[in-house]
Amino acid sequence: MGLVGQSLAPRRRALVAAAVALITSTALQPVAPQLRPPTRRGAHPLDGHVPLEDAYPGLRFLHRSPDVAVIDGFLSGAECDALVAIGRAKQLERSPVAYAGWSDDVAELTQTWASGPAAWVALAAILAKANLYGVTDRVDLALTAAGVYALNVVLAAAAALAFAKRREAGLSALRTSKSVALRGDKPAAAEVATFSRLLDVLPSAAPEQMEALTLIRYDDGDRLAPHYDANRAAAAEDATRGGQTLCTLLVYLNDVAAGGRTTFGKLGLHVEPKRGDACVFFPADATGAFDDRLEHEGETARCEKWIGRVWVHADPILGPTGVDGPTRAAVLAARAAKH
Ligand SMILES: O=C(O)CCC(=O)C(=O)O
Repeated sequence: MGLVGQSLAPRRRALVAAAVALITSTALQPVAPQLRPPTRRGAHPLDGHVPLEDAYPGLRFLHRSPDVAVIDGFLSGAECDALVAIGRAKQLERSPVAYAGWSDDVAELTQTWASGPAAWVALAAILAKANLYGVTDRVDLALTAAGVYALNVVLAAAAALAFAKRREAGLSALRTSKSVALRGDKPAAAEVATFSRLLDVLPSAAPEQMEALTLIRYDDGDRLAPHYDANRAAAAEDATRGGQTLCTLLVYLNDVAAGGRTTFGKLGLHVEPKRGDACVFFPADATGAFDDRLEHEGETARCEKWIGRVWVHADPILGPTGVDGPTRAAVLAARAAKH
């Protein structure tokens, strides 16, 4: 997840971060999800998100271009209560925050040093060698310059990496909730229902593209600062977690008396947490292009707030964050029985 308006340098690219890596494991069956063409052509080039079943019961758009929808009664009250009970019985941990875009930032910082200061330092080194020690041999001076330049670039890369690590540690302050990703041999009925209904909402998606259902609890005072769920550097940094995040589903698991709205700052949109309702939006378009209009935050909760979150990626998830095998099997069985 990322900080709004902070930039590192020439390209003035906002430092972005997306996501939270909650570790589960899965045994993948290879799939090739068929992403259909965008649902609708909008006024903006990024409006073509993965297809959404507009006629899904209870679905209404809070915003168009970019599309943000709420699904009334996505889960029943009993299903929400069941998920909250599961969350309460589990060991929740401080929600992690990953530094999305770190690889671009490291490359940019290193390149900035390599394309200027490193060359000056190399030049200074040979001038010093020539003037102080009287060295005139051109090969000797050229080797000195090359060595000093190379050392400088290596040191700059190491310093940029150290900067990225420090920054990542600092990002954890942006999210103070606690969370757990569900996995295990016996998926709960409400968990299976969440995935099964999400597959109805996103007809072109496959379970293999979905991260495990993550239960998140905010206590009074907890918040999630403005961030993006997509990652501009997803191809490099999120290769094992399915690449770009194409869709986010948030299901509100309890009524929140005060605070805790999901706010899309650039859209002037606030979503009140209401038990059973879901919020669906598209952090990137169907091709994976980052959509910075979808910056959002979890406003400070003033009482306990529970949500369930599923991220849907562009590709099958190869790493441990995907829906686990037993859950996938249960979801597919439930769908086979239903259709
Ligand atoms: O809690 C909320 O309302 C937002 C949660 C969110 O954006 C996330 O988990 O990425």
